Amino acid sequence: MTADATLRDHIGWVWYEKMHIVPERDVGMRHFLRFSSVNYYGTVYLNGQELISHVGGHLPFEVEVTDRLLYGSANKITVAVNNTLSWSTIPQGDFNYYNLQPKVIGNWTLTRAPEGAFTDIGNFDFFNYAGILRSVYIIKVPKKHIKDIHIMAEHRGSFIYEVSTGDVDEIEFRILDDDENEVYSGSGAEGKGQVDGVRPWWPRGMGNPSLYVFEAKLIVNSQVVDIYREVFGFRTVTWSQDKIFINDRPFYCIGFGMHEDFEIHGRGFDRAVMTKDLNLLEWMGGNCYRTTHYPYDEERMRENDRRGIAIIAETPAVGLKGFPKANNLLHIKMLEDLVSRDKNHPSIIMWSLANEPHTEKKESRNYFKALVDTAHALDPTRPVTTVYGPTNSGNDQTADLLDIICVNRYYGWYINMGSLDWVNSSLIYDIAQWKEIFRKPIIITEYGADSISGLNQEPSIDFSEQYQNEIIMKTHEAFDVLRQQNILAGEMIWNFADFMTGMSTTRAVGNHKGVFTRNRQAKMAAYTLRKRYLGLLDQT
Ligand code: GCB
Repeated sequence: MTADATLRDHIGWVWYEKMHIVPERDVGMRHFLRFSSVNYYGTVYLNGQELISHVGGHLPFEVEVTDRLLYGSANKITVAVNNTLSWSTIPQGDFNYYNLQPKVIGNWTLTRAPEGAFTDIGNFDFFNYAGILRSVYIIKVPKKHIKDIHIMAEHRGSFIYEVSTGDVDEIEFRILDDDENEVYSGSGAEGKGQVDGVRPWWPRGMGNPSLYVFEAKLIVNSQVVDIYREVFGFRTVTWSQDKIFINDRPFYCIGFGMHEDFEIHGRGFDRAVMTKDLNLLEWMGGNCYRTTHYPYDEERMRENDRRGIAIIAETPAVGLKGFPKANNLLHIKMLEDLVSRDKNHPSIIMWSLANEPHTEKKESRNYFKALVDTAHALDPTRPVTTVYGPTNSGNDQTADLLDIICVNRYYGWYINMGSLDWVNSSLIYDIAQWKEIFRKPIIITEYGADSISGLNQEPSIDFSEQYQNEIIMKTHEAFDVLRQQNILAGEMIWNFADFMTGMSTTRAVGNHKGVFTRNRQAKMAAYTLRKRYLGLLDQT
């Protein structure tokens, strides 16, 4: 958004400040400040007093401000945000101090920077958009209120629920279907029940994504003091060694890796862009996407529920390396916050612990075991995966701990550029090895090639629309063989749309592996993919 390169490239602190009046009539209510996404490190002040600091860019945090607010006059809310990444942040970044470690290569001296100059490079390619990226709320609630609802509901109608209040008071609840008919009622802060004749939530192509509302009432001294409504769905995810099942029917993931990225807004949440993206995903025949490489906005999760789009929800751990130095405790905390935020969404069918960690190191095993155990303990209803990139089936130390294995592969691009004839045999051999060793369902979560929209070359050459299209077609031939052998549980193109990256010799104004441009116009490859996806969706 900025027109200033210094601000765009700034590493360190920036400050946000805003005045806000809370009406005097709200005295007696409890107030919380809630931040949906502050990337990366944020400290919040109210009327000049420091309140809370938070680490990590894409998950919400809140702080109670009831006793610190000025009622009836303006309050100054200040947020200091720092985007510096290091080995102990998630995602990780690395400092490059040009002048501290002089490097001489032949006649070149790579130390031509002023004293103290450095860059901070993330272990990922997407541009590290920083700052307050999503909505900030002032939440007003009664003194005694409902804090949270957790509901686990399966497609035959049984459910387990828990309503948290912080106090022990009376809870009454009812369940409403999507025509607002009451289908169940009960009482108690936790328990289980059975709704007969339930309409399950289905991913698109398999049925309707029916939703229900769990409405809880908090009763104190025979008075209803708070009502909390949570949307949920009745659906079950299970898996065998070959397949994923939703509501006992095989589910094949037809989808995309994406980014929350657009011109001008960067990673700032934009409802119009979200709507366009999900409309295009449906137009393409997709039924699934992965929230590469961080949790996406909460509003998107609600839209996915409504539209029947299945989601692999990923923590912000992209490109982790340096075990055991990597920050295991922070990673676990992020996983807990992700599950806590998104646990009730029927669209979320799986938790992804990380994208392309360097799990060839022995030390990575304990690190990932702690994460897998946490995910299973927090949520026994969903499978857990990790997305592998740099490792292969022979040297990975962690994949046996998982329920489902995801693999990113770039045959014909990062591996054997130009050798399109080898894509097929390489991919089949590679993925069959993963299967043979681990015997779990496998999803290819990334494949593809860059193409500059409008760059046409016949015969094809790298970066042309033709080359991207041909890689995709060759990869699909391999997918079909793997599908016939019951080895593949899903496929996802990298990427849905072109996106901004940091500057690098391999990126020309961003990453161009999108099948849509950054402005969401279709490239040649989009039509190839659409034909395949609509055909696959028909078979589900
Ligand atoms: C990958 C990464 C993704 C990159 C992509 C690429 O394996 O998971 O974040 O954008 O490759 O295009 O290099």
